[in-house]
Amino acid sequence: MTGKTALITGVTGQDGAYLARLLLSKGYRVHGIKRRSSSFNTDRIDDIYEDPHVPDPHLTLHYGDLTDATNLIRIVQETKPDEIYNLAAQSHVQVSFETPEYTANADALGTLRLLEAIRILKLEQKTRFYQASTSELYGLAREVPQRETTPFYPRSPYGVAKLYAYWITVNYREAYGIHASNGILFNHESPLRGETFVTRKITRGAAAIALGRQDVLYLGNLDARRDWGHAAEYVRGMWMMVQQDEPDDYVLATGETTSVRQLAEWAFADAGIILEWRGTGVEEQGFCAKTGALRVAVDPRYFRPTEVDLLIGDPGKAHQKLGWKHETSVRELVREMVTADLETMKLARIGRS
Ligand code: NDP
Ligand code: GDR
Repeated sequence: MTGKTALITGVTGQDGAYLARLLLSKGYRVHGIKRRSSSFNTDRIDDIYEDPHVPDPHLTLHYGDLTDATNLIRIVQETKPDEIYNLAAQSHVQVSFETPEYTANADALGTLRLLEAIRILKLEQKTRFYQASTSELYGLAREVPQRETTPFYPRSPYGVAKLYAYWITVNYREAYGIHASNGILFNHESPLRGETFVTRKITRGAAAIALGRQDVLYLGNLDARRDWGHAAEYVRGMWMMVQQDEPDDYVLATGETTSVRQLAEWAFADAGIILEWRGTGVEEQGFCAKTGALRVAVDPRYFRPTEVDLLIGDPGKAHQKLGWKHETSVRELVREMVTADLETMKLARIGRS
C-alpha cells in the first residue's frame, strides 16, 4: 500500500470513476473535484463514496471548477497531493463547436491553472502531474498509425484547446522541472461512457430498440474510423506513466481501427438484430434483416463542421517503456457495453412496474 495522496479532476466522469477505484485499490487517499450541479452528478462513483462523517476517509470530494483558479489553488494547498490527474474537461468534440470559448477556458486554461497552482504553492518537486491529452490532437492525421512523433493538426475547438494543454504541460516540465506527463489516449469506452458519445449512443440505442422502447437510432458520419479500447485498461496506463522515474508523453491505443457502421452492426447483432444497409451518404439506412423495419438512419445534424476521419494509434512506446498493453478487443468491448445496457434497461422496467 502506497500511502500516497492523489487529486483527480473530473472524478465524476468515465475515466475519473475508473481511476479513483484503481488508486483506492492501491491504498491511495483520493481527493476528487466535482462540479456543483442542480441534480446529483456522482452516479459513477456512488459505490465508492464515503460519508464525510467517517474519520480519515479514503475518498474525499471537493466542489470545484477548472475555470476557477482560486478554488483550484485552495484545493491543491489543502490536499498537497503527490499526484494530480487532470481529467476534467468539456470533452465532447461536437459540443466544442457550440461552446468554443468555454471549452478553451476549461480544457486549455484549466490545465494552466493547475500547473500554476503547483508552482505558486512550490510543489514542483513533490507533486507529479498527468494531463489527459488526446488522439484528437492528430486530427487530419499526417501519418498512419499515429505515434508520439506524429505532427498535430487538430480539427475542432476541443482539439485546439487540448493542443494548448499538451504544450503547456511540456513547457512546465521543461521550465520548472515538474514531473508532468501527457497521455495521448485514443478513444476508450466502457459501460460508464457518457451517453452522447457514439459507442454508448449505439449500444443504448440497440438495447432500447431490442426491448421495444425505441424505433430508430439516428447517427451522423458512419464512415468515421476510431481506435476504440477499454477505459479500465487506459486508466492503468495513466497511473503507470506517473510512476516512471522520468516524465514523458505516451500514446495509449489498441492499434486497430473500426468504422462507426461496423460498430453499429456488432452492437445490434449483440442485441439480437441483424442490420442490412441500403443507400449511401445521407440516404444510408440500416434495416432489421428479419422484419424489414428501419432501425438506423443518418441525421446530418450529427455531422461536424470539420471531421476527423481516421484514427489508429501505435502504442509501441507505452508497451516498451511502461509494459502497458490493451487487453480487451473492440468486439469484446461492444458486447460488454450492450450487455450492460440491456441489463440496466430491463431493471429500469422492473423498477417501474
Ligand atoms: P467525461 O466527459 O466522462 O468526464 C469529464 C469530467 O470533467 C466530468 O467529471 C465532468 O464533470 C468534468 N468537468 C467538465 N467540465 C469541468 C469543469 N469546467 N470543471 C471541473 N470539472 C469539469 O470524460 P472522460 O472521462 O471520457 O475523459 C476524461 C478526460 O480524458 C477528458 O479530459 C477527455 O477530454 C480526455 N480524453 C478522453 C478520451 C476518451 O476516449 N474517453 C480519449 C482522450 C482524452 P460532470 O460529471 O459534472 O460533467
Ligand atoms: P470523438 O468521439 O469525437 O472521437 O471524441 P465520439 O464518440 O463523439 O465520435 C466518434 C466518431 O463518431 C462519429 N459519429 C457520431 N458521434 C456522436 N457523438 N454521435 C453520433 O450520432 C455520431 N455519428 C457518427 C463522429 O463524427 C466521430 O467521427 C472522443 C471524446 O471522448 C474526446 O474527449 C476524446 O478526446 C476523443 O474521443 C479521443
